[in-house]
Amino acid sequence: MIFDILTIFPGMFCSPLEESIVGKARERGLIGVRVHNIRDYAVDKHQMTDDRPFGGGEGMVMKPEPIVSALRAIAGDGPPARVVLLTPQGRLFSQQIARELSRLPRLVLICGRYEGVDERVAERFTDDQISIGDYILTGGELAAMIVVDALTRLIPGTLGNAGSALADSFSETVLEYPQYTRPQDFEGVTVPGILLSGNHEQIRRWRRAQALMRTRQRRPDLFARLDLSSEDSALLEAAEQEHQTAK
Ligand code: 9D3
Repeated sequence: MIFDILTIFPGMFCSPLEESIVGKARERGLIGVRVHNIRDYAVDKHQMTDDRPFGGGEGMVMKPEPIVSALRAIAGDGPPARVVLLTPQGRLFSQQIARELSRLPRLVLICGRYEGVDERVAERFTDDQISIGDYILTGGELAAMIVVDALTRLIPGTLGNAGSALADSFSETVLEYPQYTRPQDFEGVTVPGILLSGNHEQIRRWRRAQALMRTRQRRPDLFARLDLSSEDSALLEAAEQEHQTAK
């Protein structure tokens, strides 16, 4: 999969795309990431990429010409691309969207800055618009990196942890159970005894109960959509009983 990223801050992408799984995937040729400076496509003498909004109002708007020139310049450099604008007005990014996009041969990600991008770019030159959540960023760059990260680990061969991306939570819609490693006693806080018992059936049930309880507690939205098995209901019931007797 090829990513082309259009930004006025190309330097922001250096280390995040060189480290860890994404860096390895690039080294191994499983993904290609090309970062393009929108300013290089601005033709006026000051290489302006933004201007004041028609109709007045706060801040600046990204001009259409440099972005569209950049899009045209790179259009033929690879397979046909889906052009995605990162914007707070986009559809909310999710694991489902990540899976959908990870099947494409090429993505162009346009990172907005300031108050946003001229609407004619959004309307006429993009295929998709994505937001990564309901909070305010200073621009689309970090959002683009999140999209690259989430898609990369879905591409076959990118995970050291072979194939586990497929079975992840959020596809399963329940949060993960708590994990522990050595030491068994960390500053007086010990690992739950059941995990040291060697009884794999009991461990499996404990983990499932923990996963269900924390999903109910922390993500009632996910919990409401769960289709609980009779074992799940029994595990939750037993956990509640235990909680009662502990009091
Ligand atoms: C007047 C209100 N605005 C500024 C506080 C709107 C606004 C414009 C531009 C808010 C954020 C931004 C920059 N953000 C992005 O480009 C962005 C984004 C985000 O802010 N949140 C979640 N996903 C994304 S994707 C791109």
